[in-house]
Amino acid sequence: MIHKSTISLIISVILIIALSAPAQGQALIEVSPSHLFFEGTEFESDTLSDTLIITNGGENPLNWSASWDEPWLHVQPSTGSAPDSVIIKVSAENLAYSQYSDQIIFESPDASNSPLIVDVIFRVQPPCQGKCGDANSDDAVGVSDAIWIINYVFIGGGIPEPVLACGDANGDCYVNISDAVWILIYVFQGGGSPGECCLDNWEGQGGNCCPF
Ligand SMILES: [Ca+2]
Ligand SMILES: [Ca+2]
Repeated sequence: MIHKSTISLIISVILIIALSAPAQGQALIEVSPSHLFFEGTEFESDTLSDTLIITNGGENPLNWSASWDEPWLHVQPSTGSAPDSVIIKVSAENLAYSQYSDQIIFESPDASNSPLIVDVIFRVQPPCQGKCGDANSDDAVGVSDAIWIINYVFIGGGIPEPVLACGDANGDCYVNISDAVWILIYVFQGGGSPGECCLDNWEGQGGNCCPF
């Protein structure tokens, strides 16, 4: 014979399962990917774009709308019925060097999981030339780049190519012997790669160098 308390426990469990499961036919909004990352150049008028896919994980029809705050972000279309493909565009035309973020909020009166948020990160870099650490501009970083920097620092050799900043292998905003040492340790001892040359100390010296 089943004890009374066992019966009420079973009923409780059934009730919890029934209440936590989506109601039959309900719509569920699903957006993929869940976040977006863009990298652009400051004040550049070209737009960058990516695609979000909106699907319905439930059964009833799903109408949705999207909202966002920042003027550098654009969502097209901003309303629809799932399944949908949505184009996300960003423009750095009015943006200076920095990292920007916004959220696209997808809402649906039909979906029990509304709203759904997609984070957007927009990293805006200054214009750049060459490759960090590639001081002789041959598209590779090796001993010859360390020698180039040593010649520049000690015997008046040419500046790193195509811009002085490309010699700043350790990213401290100066070009000196420590950058040559950085490259040699990278080449011979598996040290850190040149990474990102200093990005904002080269005005009047040809401008910034692109990351390694
Ligand atoms: Ca090189
Ligand atoms: Ca340096």
